[in-house]
Formats: sequence, structure tokens, C-alpha cells
Amino acid sequence: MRRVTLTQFLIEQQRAGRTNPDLRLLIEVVARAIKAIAVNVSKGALAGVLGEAGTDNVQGEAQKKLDVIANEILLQANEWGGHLAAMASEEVEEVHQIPFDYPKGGYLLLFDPLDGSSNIDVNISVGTIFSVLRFPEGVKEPNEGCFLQPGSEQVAAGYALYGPSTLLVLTVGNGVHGFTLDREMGSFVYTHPFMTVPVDTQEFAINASNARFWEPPVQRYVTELQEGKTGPRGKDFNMRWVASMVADVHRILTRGGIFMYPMDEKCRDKGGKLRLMYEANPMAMIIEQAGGAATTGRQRILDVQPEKLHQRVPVILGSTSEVERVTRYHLEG
Ligand code: FDP
Repeated sequence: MRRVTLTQFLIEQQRAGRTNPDLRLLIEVVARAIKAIAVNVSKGALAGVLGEAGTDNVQGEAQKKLDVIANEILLQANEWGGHLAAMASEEVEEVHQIPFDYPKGGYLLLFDPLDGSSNIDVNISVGTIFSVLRFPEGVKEPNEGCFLQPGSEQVAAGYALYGPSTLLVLTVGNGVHGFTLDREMGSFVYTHPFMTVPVDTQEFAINASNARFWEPPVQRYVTELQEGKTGPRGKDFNMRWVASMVADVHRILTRGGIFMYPMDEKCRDKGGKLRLMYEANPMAMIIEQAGGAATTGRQRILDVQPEKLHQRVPVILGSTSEVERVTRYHLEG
């Protein structure tokens, strides 16, 4: 069987007019950074990378050493190539400017360097999520305003899953494609062409410890799932919650299901739990490109007009019929 690497895949996408040299370079550089993060993640205690860094991020959450390392790897890898105008990271409050000694390019890169970081110390899968936007024309100095584009404007989105194998899942707006890292060769190999969210599902993912804080539509929906064969759905459902969004979303891409971090009374004052620009938007683009759906419960995620770089939103995504049902419950209520 012909082994297609990420580089070959991207060149073929470019020949077909779906990417250009700058976007190709951007994705290759992100993929290289992901390999470096994978090395650190997999070494764990041997590299002394576990545990707290002793600092808080912009969201007031304790940073893990690997959060800081992954952030540094992504920033440094992407500064010099000339393809970016600026970057934004979950771990950095302000827009990250490209240093003066490097040329600037036409894209903006946003990322969550290490998603699910509470799982690092217990050796459970974590991930990296990224989103690519165009740098608006006519703007001289990149600022926060340049980033505040709805998710529908993304030109590419992807994630890395650091699990038993390291995967890179990517869309440039032409379906969702998965690559597995061949550690010996050091290259990503095209292993999952045109991934689609299976239509029929019997699995849901939600942090059920928040049940008493949920809004009535989510209470209603989850209760119906739990009632299984004896309830209105007439079939049993199973529940999974890794608490790494990347791992939970990847499972849904692979075998279907619905993922919810809905609005609840605990996170209402923050607007939700997950971040719009570098978690919800890229995952929503991937899920839609794979034939699924993604809403806040009340609105398509990709239509949300961002107001702040680190804005949070409720997230409901996965198999279309399930997402539509729980969204309908919100709109009816
Ligand atoms: P984490 O805070 O560990 O980075 O990004 C937020 C996130 O993880 C998601 O990856 C995950 O789905 C969710 O939070 C887990 O939230 P709970 O701790 O409420 O389960």
C-alpha cells in the first residue's frame, strides 16, 4: 500500500487548489511542533515534565509544566516562518506578536497548546487544538480585534491527540483527514481519509457531576437517554467522559455520539466552560466537515460573533440528529 505522508497530502491539496504554499507551511510547522509536544508528553516523569508550573494562566487556572512547555514549543516553532501575522494562545492573555526580525504573513494562528491538562499527571490522553484565520486586509498592527472573526471564517482547523498513538486530525475545508505519527520515521502518515461522524449513536459524553446545575433542556435530554429502552428514546445509551475534549471528540468522530459542555449555573457568569476561539470553533469546523453538527444549544457555534479572545461558550456537538434534538429542547424552552 502506498504510504502518503502529511507533506505529500498537503502538496496534493495545494495542486488541487485547496491550500496555498503559506497555509501548507503553516500546517507543516504546527505538525512539527506537535511532534515535539508528543515527545515531551510521552516521556512524562522521565523528563520531569509532570506537575504544576506554579503559575496561573489567563483564565486563572493553575498551569501544568506541560502546558507551559507545549505553549513555548508552538510559539517558537511558528514565529520565524513568515506565514503568520500573529498568534493567540489559551496560555497567553494578549495577542502574541511576531518578533520584528521575522517577516509577517497573512494568517492568524490560535491554539490550546495542551487540552485536558488535568489528565497529564494520571497518564490519560491529552491534546492540542488549533484554528487558522486570515489576517484582515488593511490592518497594520495585529490586535485582538483582528482575531474576533466567527468560526465560519476559519480556513483550517485541527487537533493532535496524544494517546496510545499520536494522531493529527485536520481540515482545510475539504473533509476531515487523520494522520498517525510514525515515531520511528518521524512523519505523520495519512491513515484516516474523509472521517465522518456516524449517524446512529448510542453514546453520550457529559460531566454528569454537574447535573444539578444544568438547564432544564439538558436535564430533559440526558434523563431521556438514561431512561434508555424504557423511555421515549426506546433504546439504551452508554456514557463516556474522558475529560479531555480532544479525546472525547475523537471518539465521536470515530464511532459517533454527542459531546456536551452545556451552559450551567456553575459557569453561567463566565459564559460557559470551553473557549470559543481555540476549542469550540476548531472542533465545530471539524465536526461539521465530518457531517456532524455543533451548537451552543441556541445557535450554531460557527455563527457566534466573538467579543473577546478568551471568550467561553456552551458546546454541544456530534451526531447531527442528537445535536438537533437537544438544540430543539433549548429553543422550545
Ligand atoms: P481541562 O480543563 O483539563 O483543560 O479545556 C477544558 C477541559 O479540560 C476539556 O478538555 C474537558 O472536556 C473539560 O475541560 C473537562 O472538564 P471537567 O473538569 O468539568 O470534567
